[in-house]
Amino acid sequence: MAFNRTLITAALPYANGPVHIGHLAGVYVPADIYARYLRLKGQEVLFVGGSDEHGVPVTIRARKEGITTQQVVDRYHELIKSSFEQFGISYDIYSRTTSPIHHQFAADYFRAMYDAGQFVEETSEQFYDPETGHFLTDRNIRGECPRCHSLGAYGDQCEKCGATLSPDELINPYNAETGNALAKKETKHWYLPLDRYQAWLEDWILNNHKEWRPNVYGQCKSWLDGGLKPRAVTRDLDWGIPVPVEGAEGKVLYVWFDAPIGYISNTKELCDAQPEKYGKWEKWWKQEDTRMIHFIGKDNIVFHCIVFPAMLKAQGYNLPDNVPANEFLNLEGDKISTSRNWAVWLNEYLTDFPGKQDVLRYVLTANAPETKDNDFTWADFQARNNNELVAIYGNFINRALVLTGKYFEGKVPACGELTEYDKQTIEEFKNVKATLEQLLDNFRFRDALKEAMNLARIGNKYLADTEPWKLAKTDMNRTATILHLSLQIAANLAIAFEPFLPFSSGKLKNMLCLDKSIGWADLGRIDLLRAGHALGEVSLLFEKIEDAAIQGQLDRLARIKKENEAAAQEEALKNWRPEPVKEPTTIDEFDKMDIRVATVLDCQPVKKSERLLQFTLDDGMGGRTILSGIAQSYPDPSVLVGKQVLFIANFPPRKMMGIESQGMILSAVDADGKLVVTSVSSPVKNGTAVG
Ligand code: B3M
Ligand code: ZN
Repeated sequence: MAFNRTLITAALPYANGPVHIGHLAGVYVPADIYARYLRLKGQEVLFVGGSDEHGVPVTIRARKEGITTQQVVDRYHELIKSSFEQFGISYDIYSRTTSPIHHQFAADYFRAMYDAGQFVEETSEQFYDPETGHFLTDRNIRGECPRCHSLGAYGDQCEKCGATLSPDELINPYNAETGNALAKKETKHWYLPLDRYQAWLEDWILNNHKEWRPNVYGQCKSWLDGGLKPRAVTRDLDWGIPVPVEGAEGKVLYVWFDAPIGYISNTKELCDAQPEKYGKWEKWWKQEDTRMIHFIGKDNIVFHCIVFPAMLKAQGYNLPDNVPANEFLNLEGDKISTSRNWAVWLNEYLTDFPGKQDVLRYVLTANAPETKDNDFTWADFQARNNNELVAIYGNFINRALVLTGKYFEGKVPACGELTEYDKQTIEEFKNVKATLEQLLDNFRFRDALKEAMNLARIGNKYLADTEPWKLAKTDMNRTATILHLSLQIAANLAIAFEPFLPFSSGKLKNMLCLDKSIGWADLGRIDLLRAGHALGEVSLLFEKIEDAAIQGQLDRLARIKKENEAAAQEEALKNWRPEPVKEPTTIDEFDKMDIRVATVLDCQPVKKSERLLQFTLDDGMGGRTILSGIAQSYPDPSVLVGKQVLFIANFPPRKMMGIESQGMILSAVDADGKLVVTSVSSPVKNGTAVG
């Protein structure tokens, strides 16, 4: 269907911490590129966002920092908002879900669905802390894992063995905050009956949105294939929007119910404040000729493609036209994690690399996780800056402008006759606009950026091949033509890069004194700057990033990794307890094992094996060799020489790495996973049997 305007939303980040490069790469830079691109094309666009200030994550952060939840959301909302501003994320409005407008709007939305009979009520037994009088969310319940029996597993997952759990499966569940043992109590909640929307969603997505990205379409399909079930949209919590019906005291809207409504309430906030500029909010949400695009990360797909559309459908709102969700960005090979501080925080980046917002925008787009998870490395960051932005784009611009200053007093020289090579060069970029649009229209930002960079490559190669600095000695006319054409390419670059690198484009436009009326529509033209047009002051578009700056970042990450390992060890030790005793056995069974004492004569790592140590033993019976997989626990195996150890003497020999092992050395597994060889406390004769 034809549309006349586009509403762009970007996921509302939880105000439980600063935003990091993963957020920027996954959601905010692509959303911003798209918004800027459509605006440059002269389309009517509204780009809305805000902070997600409800839900458990903010309350957990408050507890950790020892401040109130309100203080947490105030602090991080401001920090996030300012990071976005500094990175040039061009929101029309960035608000928050604690705003009075949002509270009212979300409560009204719930009430309207409630009145229309669009929820089902259900009473169920939930975990409850009898001392505090609070119900608990899955994440706030801890207990013993039913699978691996480690203590401190969460109500939704055991981080030790990775099992997905439900709180009911935990052994001895307790309140993570108070440590109190939990009881069960009945509580009533409202559910969105997604099953009622199943058939409609199948038709809408699976039949009518085959153009969605494969990762998005695939996730939707697997949810739909699994059969949709009712989802609770209320919670027993004291932080959030109170459920606006009688008999719902102490209950709030589930954060995933109210947060996407934030897109609507933020639109309303803006439109109410400036109706002449933006029109009525309904224009953006209910008019058929408005289309909506949600930019999100892959973990939010189900909420934006299934749950929220069901809510929108129920109340007669527009549905999203596309949901270009990205995969995840990792950092130096590891998953980005707020709780483990494994991230590059935008506010810290701005301190460490002031003025280099475009560099990060460039690197994150060039390496965007559009089709699969990708990795951010500082080495790649430096290489892309130094070898691409500086060496190609920046170098070309600098040469063109400096030479124009040197030979033509900073004025665009006249264009003489074009050579075949000139024409060939022009030919190479005449389709840049069509190519860029085709890619941008299909949310292929990474390839689009490559295309813009290709234009810089064309320019850079043109100057390198024509060498006007040499020609200037003999042929000023030819020099003039080359620089004339180079400056036209420079003007094209300012336009082509504008959605991606807005700061650099602004700077370049200033250097070129480019007429304000020239814009996206002019991309590909070679008459953007007239002969005689005076250029502005020249400065470097990009600067080299030195090794020391990169090393500083790597050192920081290494420090964090160490701290995390130490914390994980401490946690493991804290949660350690002996394994449960095995099934009963008999003395006869035990007697079959022949356990003996031997002295270690020699102990060496086995070549080419990371795990194995080779023991040479005096077993009192002529000696034997045993291989043991404990090398990781003994970086210096010589400490074992001279010790008397226990080994099983009657296992059949086994060959490993070409060496025959004649038995097994007994060792204990410590809480941190290290193996400790057991030895006897006072000397006995080698070969003595243990029993
Ligand atoms: N705050 C989850 C997230 O930050 C959530 C997004 C809400 S979008 C309506 O990943
Ligand atoms: Zn477990």
